[in-house]
Amino acid sequence: MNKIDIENLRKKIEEYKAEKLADVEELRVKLLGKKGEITKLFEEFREILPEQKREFGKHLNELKTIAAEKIEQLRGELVDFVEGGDKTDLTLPGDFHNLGTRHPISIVREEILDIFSKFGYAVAEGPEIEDDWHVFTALNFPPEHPARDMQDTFFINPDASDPIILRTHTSSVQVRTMERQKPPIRVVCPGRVFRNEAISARAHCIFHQVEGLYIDKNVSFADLKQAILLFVQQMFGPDTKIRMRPSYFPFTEPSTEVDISCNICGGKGCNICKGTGWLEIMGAGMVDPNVLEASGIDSKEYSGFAFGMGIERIAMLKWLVNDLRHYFENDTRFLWQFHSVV
Ligand code: 2NM
Repeated sequence: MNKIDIENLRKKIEEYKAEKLADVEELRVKLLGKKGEITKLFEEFREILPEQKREFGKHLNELKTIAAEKIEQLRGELVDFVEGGDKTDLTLPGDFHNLGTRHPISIVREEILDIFSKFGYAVAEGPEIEDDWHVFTALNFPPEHPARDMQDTFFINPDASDPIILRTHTSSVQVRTMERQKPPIRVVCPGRVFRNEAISARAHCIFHQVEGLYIDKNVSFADLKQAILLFVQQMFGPDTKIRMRPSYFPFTEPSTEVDISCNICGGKGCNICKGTGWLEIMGAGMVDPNVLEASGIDSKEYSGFAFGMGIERIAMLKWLVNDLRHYFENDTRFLWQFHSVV
């Protein structure tokens, strides 16, 4: 062994070019394998004079490092070309996959149901295609009420004597709950409802509701007020105030329209609340005794309250969406804005 041998071998290693992975493996065996050139040099090293060991040892170790690094480098370059040009590098991190977003209507529906779940309400669902009884008659709509008209309600079979219709509110699910279950009843009913309306920024023929029903002995209007106040404070913030205006629904008496203090201007008046400081968010009332009796509940023993809200409207107030149609068009430029809310 001499310095020139080592130097030549170092040059040979540094200038070596591999075309395929097999070449690299061949190089490795030739240098570092059992009978490899470097392995041999290390064997010879045992025989040399002790005073030369220091110097040769240093050169040999350097040579071995250079060889190992060269092999790693060539292997790294060639791994991209394994078997006919496949450049996939399996060591790279994975591609980012776009998971999509939840729809704003789903987000708000879950939020509403979560709040009422904490208050002890169960969630009930029912059919979108309904009969006249569950949508109108059991809810105290008189026979000539305009909502029963084809102008307002979609009919599946307009000529039949017992019409099949698309539900116009989820109160039909509450009627089914009252027919099936004895009080106490606490349910919230989310779902799609259908009304025969021209589509615009403020109206759509399909929208989403959550309605609630609470029936027990001695349920009062004060209970309704407190339930709604607790709900809106969780939904819109702890400083939110409520205001109730008298209203009319066939299924409740008395009935009320509920406003919350404008969460944009804090009640001072802005263009969202049209300067009034209040935003209408739901209807509510004490369940009419006729409705309880129609579903087989004794109105002398029990009373209850009910309320209903449009999910689109709540979501519009929450995110200042100015056109209902955004919810139904599934334009990803709209939907993607909710990706961080989920
Ligand atoms: C509303 C407003 C007021 C309501 C009434 C009932 C039932 F089934 F108990 F009679 N369910 N929902 C109700 C009351 C719905 O929505 C604006």
